[in-house]
Amino acid sequence: MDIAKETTALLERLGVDKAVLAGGSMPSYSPLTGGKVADLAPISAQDAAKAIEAADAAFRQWRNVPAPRRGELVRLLGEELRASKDDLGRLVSIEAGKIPSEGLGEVQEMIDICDFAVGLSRQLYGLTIASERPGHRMMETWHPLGVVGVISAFNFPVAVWSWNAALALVCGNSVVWKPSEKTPLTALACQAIFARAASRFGDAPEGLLQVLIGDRAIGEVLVDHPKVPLVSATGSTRMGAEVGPRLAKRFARAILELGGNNAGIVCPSADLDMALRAIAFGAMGTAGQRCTTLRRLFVHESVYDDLVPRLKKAYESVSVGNPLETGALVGPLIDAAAYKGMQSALEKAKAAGGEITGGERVETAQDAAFYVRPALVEMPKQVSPVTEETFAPILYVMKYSDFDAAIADHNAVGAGLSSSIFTLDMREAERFLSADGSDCGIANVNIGTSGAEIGGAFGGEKETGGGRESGSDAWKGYMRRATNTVNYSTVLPLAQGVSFDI
Ligand code: UN1
Repeated sequence: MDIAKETTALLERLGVDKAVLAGGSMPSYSPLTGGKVADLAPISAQDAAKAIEAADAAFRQWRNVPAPRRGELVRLLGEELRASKDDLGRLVSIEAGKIPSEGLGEVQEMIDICDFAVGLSRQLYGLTIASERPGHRMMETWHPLGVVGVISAFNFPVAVWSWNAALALVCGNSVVWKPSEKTPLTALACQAIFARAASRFGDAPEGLLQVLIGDRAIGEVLVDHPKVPLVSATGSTRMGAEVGPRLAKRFARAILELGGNNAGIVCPSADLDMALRAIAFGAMGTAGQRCTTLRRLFVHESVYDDLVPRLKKAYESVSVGNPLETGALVGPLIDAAAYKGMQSALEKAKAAGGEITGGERVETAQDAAFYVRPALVEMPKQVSPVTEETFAPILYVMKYSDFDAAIADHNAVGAGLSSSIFTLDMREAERFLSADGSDCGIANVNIGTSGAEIGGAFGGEKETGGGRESGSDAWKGYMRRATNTVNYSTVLPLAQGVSFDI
């Protein structure tokens, strides 16, 4: 497989100008082989600021276009994505290392959010509120916000952008996107796909979508620019801890989707066959590189000896390799740093009494590609490194006897993204979903922690950052709310009975 050649061919088919793929100072690699696939030219800080200004100018026109008409642009984007699904999905596999069904699944998520946003474009409702004064009416109106900055991570290089962009666009905003340095090519492809939708739309303002190829310094331009009232950032908790305060300092809004240290609880009544499949996909799928990946598992002592040996077997037998050549279920880690991080977590776990199955590097002909066998680590108790997120396929398994203690351990980590319980006992299930159950933004029963549908609000609590993207009423985060009071009477009563007669 000549990966550089195939990447160029895919990008050309997707509409990216071949000239931008060579000659620049920012090399781009595929984790499938570790080989270089492009040399892009990063944007300068000055040009990034100009792009933001252009997006702001586009916003000032776009906000006056009726929302259902804005929805038409997103409908066309969805159509273009459908037409490009196979090519873009394959490019996701090349750039992020995903297996084909997950690369395609990621594009499907984009199509789904476009459909959702099109419907939403006719449903940007505000409440009408009963006024305490006679002859008065109160209501809420939702207005476009401005330039929405999107900072995305390598692991969902295009879907997370689309969650933000589809909503932002129907809400009347423009979008400036700083993709991960590890996955700039899929972003260029999306830019080309968007350009096709915009040209079919006809009179969309120029500059509605800007893509900033560059490093962290370019992300900082976006975070600090006064004309960007909202930044939606996906990445590590460490990144969020820097971005959040910088945005707060200039009173800009943040939607932060940061780390996850997601756990599952397997109860005595669990359907173990179903749990096994859910755990396997949640923990090993995407080579453990989803923010929703299952990283901790609490198994009741009565089913531990039934479930865990079966799980270990799955870990020993799962196919690892180049998913475009072999049909393997587990592709590569993104890079050498991810491999190092995984090995260092495993060493720490071993020192803390962990018993490891798997975790070793799977050698291939390419030294610069990092394939690993997923690791299952039986831990005597929840101590470091179990309490930290390592962005790699490591599942820490712990035995529990008391349900309350399991819930307490479940919640005793910094992150609060996704969670699952496997049980047929409705008391346990409802307790897990209740106020003193899981403290995560996503809490599931009898399905795994990953693979959320776009219809729900996506995001989590605590060190996950508190942001919500995608479905439900997440759109409200992309608009500004005005409370309007209209007096249609002939007098001016003041609220709260205040009198002020001049
Ligand atoms: C992420 O890993 O940043 O729920 C997003 C899921 C996907 C999205 C993950 N729909 O696993």
